[in-house]
Amino acid sequence: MSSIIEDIIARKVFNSRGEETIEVDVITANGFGRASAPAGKSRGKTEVVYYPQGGVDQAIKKVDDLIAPELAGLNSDFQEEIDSTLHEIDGTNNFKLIGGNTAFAISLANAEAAANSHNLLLFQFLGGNNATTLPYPLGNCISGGKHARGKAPDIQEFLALPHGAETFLEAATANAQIHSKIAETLKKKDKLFNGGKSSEGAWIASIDNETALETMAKACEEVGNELDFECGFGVDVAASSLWMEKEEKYSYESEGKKRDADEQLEYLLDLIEKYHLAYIEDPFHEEDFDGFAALTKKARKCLICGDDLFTTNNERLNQGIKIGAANSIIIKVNQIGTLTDAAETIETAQRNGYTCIVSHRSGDTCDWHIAHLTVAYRCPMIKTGVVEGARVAKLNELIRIEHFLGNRAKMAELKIL
Ligand code: 2PG
Ligand code: MG
Repeated sequence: MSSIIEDIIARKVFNSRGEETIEVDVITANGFGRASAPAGKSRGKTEVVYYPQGGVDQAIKKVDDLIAPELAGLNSDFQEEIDSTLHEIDGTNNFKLIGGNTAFAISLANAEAAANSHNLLLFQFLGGNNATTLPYPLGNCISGGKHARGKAPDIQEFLALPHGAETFLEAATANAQIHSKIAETLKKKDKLFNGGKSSEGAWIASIDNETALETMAKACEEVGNELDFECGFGVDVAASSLWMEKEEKYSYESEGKKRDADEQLEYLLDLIEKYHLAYIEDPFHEEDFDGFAALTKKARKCLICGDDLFTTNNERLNQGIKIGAANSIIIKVNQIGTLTDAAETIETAQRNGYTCIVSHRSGDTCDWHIAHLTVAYRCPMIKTGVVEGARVAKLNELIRIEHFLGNRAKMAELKIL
């Protein structure tokens, strides 16, 4: 069986927002892999650069002229070698020359091509025979902040977490029901609500943060009662989007309030207590490691997660670990560029007891690779929305994996419980 790379082909496709993105095919003697890159809207400042100057067209040119000739002839089984070659060709520390999304698409397509060359599914190839644990889906039900328009909540995401489910299918079912129940409440709370959704498929309504939280709590409780298991929820504050550098305050426009770092801490602790939040992502802006540490210390039974804070970057994670900033981390491979880089960050996180949550981006494609990464790397949660094609592609792939594993499949253990 040969996993030697014969060709690499790049093309322009579109993401769920209709933005141009890159798709790459890696063809080996005995296999094939294809991956396309997602794009964030509320990006962390320390993410890699997505594309070279000139955008996707230039990225494709780089693949044709620089990358494909270098990678042809290498063995796709050796992911680290492929990824370090990408770093070498690029030569910068943030993929400025070839583009982080270019690296992402090649890296993922290569992993799949290698798996396919061995007649294995990606999660089996990367995770081995014991990769049998399914994650809990964190499902975005209401959008705010940069992901919404008009008078929406300031908090960016209100996320269902059906942590009592016994199978992935049950968990995904709960999220779909919570999502649909929420629309009924929003119709009552916002006269102008017309079923509008964000690019992640979450509802957009003219409500404030507190109304969104109450709506979530009610829907999760009702669905939990109907399905007979516990459904919790959490939020992605995406606090960098609220942070006003000059005033050193977080601006909550929907409430007409501003909060300094201490007030932000008190506010979030109150929310955790009042709503039993199981999860808070990016509670402080991306340079406030101390703020994260203070909340992590005080919060009970709640995952405090760094997304923009860490940007899947091993160095930044190590910086956080030193002072106890957060107890969980969002893993977005395209924040850092390659699978090898992301796997290194996951390993550091796991060694230090941080919960890893593999995540989609707000602009995404029907690429389902993150479903496999979650299982392969034993990450107990996946954040990927509830409805909308790009989200459902990942959920359905996890349902297939669970089905494929049959009675070997089990759900992950969550630390917050
Ligand atoms: C986030 C993500 C995904 P974006 O902040 O967690 O929900 O948003 O992809 O826009 O960075
Ligand atoms: Mg986030």
